[in-house]
Amino acid sequence: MTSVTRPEIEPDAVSELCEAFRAEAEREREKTPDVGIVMGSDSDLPTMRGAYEALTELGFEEVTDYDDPPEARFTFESYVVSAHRTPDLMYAYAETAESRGLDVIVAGAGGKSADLPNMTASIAYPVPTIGVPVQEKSVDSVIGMPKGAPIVAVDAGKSYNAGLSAAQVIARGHADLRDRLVALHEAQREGVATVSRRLHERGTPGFEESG
Ligand code: AIR
Repeated sequence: MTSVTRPEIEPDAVSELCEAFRAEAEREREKTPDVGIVMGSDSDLPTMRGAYEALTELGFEEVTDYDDPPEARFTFESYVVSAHRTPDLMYAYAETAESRGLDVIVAGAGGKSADLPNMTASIAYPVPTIGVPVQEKSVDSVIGMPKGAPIVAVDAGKSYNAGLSAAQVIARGHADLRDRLVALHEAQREGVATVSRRLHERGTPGFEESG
């Protein structure tokens, strides 16, 4: 039998992290992360990175130390939480989400049994969860929720859109963030026209060469 071990991993790391979430839920803090990003494995990070990119483009900063949060008005945190390898950690994360101050969660997982987004949505309710199927084959398990157990989801791999959706949720109560979302959209719109003109004026080979 082959077993995979990561020597740097602490033996009580899961229970310590669960306790840390519960302790954080009890604490009164002026600043808490607004968005929680969770993924089933660090192998999901290349796909889930889009959520990080969308949020940072909108001026969010990542919280890596609750005792020393960044200056930015809007922040997010990131964790690896596996529904199947660490169900207790998933539970602790989602159960404490609201009391830890999160307004919205972005949850991504891959494989055919991508249950982190749907379970997080159930446990963290009423905090909304935006599910990201990391692979095409994960779509059904992410979105397949019964009546009364809602999840919002994006298409496979579209974590950038999940980040934008999370910001949209928060922006309903913050005009400044709403304006940043509109500006991002406008820049995207103008970008199409800029590329269009360049393609037309340079012609196809010239456009391809200019990169
Ligand atoms: N996964 C991890 N725990 C439960 C699930 N469904 C998913 C991860 C990842 C895939 O399994 O979200 O997409 C493979 O994980 P790994 O760690 O083997 O690379």
